Amino acid sequence: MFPCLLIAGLTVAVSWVQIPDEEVSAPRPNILFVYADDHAEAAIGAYGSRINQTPHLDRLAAQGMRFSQSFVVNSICGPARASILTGAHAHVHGRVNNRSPFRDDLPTWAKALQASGYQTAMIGKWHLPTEPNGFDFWAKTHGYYAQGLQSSKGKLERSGYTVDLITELGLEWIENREADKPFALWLCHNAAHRTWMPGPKHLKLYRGQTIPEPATLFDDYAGRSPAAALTQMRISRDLFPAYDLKLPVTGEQVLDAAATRNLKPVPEGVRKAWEESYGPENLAFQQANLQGEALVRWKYQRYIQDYLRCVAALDDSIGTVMEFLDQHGLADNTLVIYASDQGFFLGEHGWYDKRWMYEPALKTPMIARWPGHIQAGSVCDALVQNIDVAPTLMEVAGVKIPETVQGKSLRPWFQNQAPESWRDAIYYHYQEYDEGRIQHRVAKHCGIRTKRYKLIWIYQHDAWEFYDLQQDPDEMNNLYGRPEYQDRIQALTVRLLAMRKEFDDRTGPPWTD
Ligand code: SGN
Ligand code: CA
Repeated sequence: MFPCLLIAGLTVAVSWVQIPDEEVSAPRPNILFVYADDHAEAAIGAYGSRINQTPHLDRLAAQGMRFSQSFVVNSICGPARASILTGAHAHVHGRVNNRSPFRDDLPTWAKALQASGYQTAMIGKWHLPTEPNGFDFWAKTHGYYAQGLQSSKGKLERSGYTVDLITELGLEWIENREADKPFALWLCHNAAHRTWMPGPKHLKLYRGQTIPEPATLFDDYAGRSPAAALTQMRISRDLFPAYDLKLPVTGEQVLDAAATRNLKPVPEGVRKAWEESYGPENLAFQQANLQGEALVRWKYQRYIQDYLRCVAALDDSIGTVMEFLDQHGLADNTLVIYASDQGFFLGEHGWYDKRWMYEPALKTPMIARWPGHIQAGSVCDALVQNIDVAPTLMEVAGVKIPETVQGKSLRPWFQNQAPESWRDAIYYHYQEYDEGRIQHRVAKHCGIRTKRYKLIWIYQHDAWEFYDLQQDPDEMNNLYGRPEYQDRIQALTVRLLAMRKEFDDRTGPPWTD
């Protein structure tokens, strides 16, 4: 463990880093950025998982740095990807939710690195309304069993389990690169997104096992704003029987169910294995006629086992990538970053999905390995966010960080050096709740989190929540309104409103003076 010192200071909204000349002339590293979808820290061994093992990710962390306090600025896919690319909060890049436009004119790390001589590629899930920009090569996938990909070179006739296919395509691209230039590859996995469809390799993993439940699986939302109970992502109620829980016994029904949700179904070749895998358990489930808590427990097991099977594919991908780098003599000169677009509820508060500013969805894994530049086995506990990735990649590549970037480069932390000033609180804003197509009904909210406290303003309900994370890490006791915390709540409220101005966030409620 190599803890990083923190220097308290106000968050700096705009940063401009001038790279020293001697660093610009140093050989520039390759960058391999592996980005998962919905991979919660609670499902990574190195982050203390109680529910699964991730030997390859753990090895990556053991050889590099794990950021233990890593957060997103908006816990949903499209906004997160746009923030990763631009280093800016969602109100700046425009993709405030999965349906809003993205400001493709903004500088991104991909454009900057490409312009500076890097070979760049993006392979996998994209989820922005614009075509990938700043990549010499790109290929987009959708769903768990890919059948053909749209790419910058036209349609690619490739198929297979998507995580494996993304990995293969990425490594092929590296093999075929021009070896005299550094590369930056962004591998964007679709796993472990709903509808948690395992690959043939992992269909039987966890069969007959019982995965531990989170302490808050039966949360009754007492003391929280009304928005918590109104949220539609309960394991007990909101999972679709066929699509999510794979309850039909026959492959036919699974195919139908998948088709009705407009996703790619289980392909013919996998159908038999699928039936053999779920069939007997589903039969036993039908005969058991479970009710009440027993039924919730069964649903949790089905959900979490499938989720973790998808995570196992992600972990295997990391293993494949690390082996490839070793075999090709690239490990030493490649910065490998593993992160997810956001966290996920793995039964905490009785939920699946993300969106909320509560810890399981707000936190996101961030692991970086760069031999000789990052101390093996180190842990950084600075408050970092997904908007920090773009300036980090830019600084590492020796390019200027543009003024539109609101995040801060993690490069000093790589070297265990606390920058002159670093944020002592993070700003968060979630806003997907459209009357036309409400999904999951998570109310619009913004908030501030320090190392110890969290204040959430659920402005859609004119409600507030306040948590002492040291005493209540599971966020079960909303302390807003408690007299003994009034001074702290008042100070954080002032700070939250100041942050909205500092970051120039004019979305959501109007500013007040
Ligand atoms: C889909 C899922 C939702 C999920 C969103 C956003 N429903 O719409 O459960 O919240 O994606 O996820 S599904 O029935 O279509 O699977 S995100 O990661 O892409 O933002
Ligand atoms: Ca996601």
